[in-house]
Amino acid sequence: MSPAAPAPQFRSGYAALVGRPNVGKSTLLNVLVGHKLSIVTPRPQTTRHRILGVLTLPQAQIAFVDTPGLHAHASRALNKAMNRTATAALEAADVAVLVVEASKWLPDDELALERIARTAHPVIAAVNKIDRVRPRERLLPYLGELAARHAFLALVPVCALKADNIEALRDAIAAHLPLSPALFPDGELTDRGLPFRIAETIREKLTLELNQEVPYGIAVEVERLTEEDGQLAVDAAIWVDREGQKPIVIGARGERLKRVGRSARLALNGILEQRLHLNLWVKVRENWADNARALRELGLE
Ligand SMILES: Nc1nc2c(ncn2[C@@H]2O[C@H](COP(=O)(O)OP(=O)(O)OP(=O)(O)O)[C@@H](O)[C@H]2O)c(=O)[nH]1
Ligand SMILES: [Mg+2]
Repeated sequence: MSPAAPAPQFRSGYAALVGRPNVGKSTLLNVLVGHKLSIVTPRPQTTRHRILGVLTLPQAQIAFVDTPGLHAHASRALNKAMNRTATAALEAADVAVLVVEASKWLPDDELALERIARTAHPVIAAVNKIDRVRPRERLLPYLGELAARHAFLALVPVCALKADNIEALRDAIAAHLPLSPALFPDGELTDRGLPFRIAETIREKLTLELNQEVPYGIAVEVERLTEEDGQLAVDAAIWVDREGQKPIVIGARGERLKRVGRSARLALNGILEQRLHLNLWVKVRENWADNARALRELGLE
């Protein structure tokens, strides 16, 4: 066999990270792939799209898929679309990874497990946020209860925040992928382009800045992206769903919007190799989260 021939035991496939909101799926995707591909905030329902992150190893290539948190009581069209996106990504996967929070089991965890159990996929449980459980032995009863809920192939305790035990999770997933040549060319990291990553970064910084003030009514759309003299110029619209939210997002004398722009630009400087000029506009689009056309325009449907 020539040295360039692929290893006969090479494995490749999709691993969907599925679970209720806020358990740390996006943090896990980022640490597993080694790049910040998916935005992270302390607020539940942060992720709204399917986000691919490819990790290529000597013996395997794992196409991780981050998904929106599955949740009941999805009354708005946006929430229904998020649940559909997560379910579709799960169904298309080769391996399902149920992400849960150490020592917590809520009705939405049950919902996520039910969705997973409907597929015939191999299932691994990633028990995240173990840093919060001290002493560590206190985790054992929880792991026992979890093992009784489903025939998981493995239960892997991790701390995504400190990258603790991530290799064990990665290896457990890789071992259950189908034998297959790599699905993506070497070096390919994600299928999301620059406008998406810029819009998401702005949404992350805005969500962090707003705390609870504008509940779930924000979307960001990159309207124009041009390049001039090696500098990228971006016009991005921040959609709010009520007139009254506009001054909250802008802040006194525009201070809040300026801070969001500055921190988004700093974060993006780490991703891009170019300087970036960011123009942010706040636009009112009444009840966009219940408007099918708006959701399509935002790539949410
Ligand atoms: N203490 C601790 N916090 C964590 C850990 N992993 C993630 N977090 C925090 O948990 C919060 C939610 O993390 P995300 O990665 O956004 O969670 P998610 O499951 O993607 O959430 P949705 O996108 O809303 O479904 C953030 O504040 C993270 O910093 C961990 O291992 N330990
Ligand atoms: Mg997320």
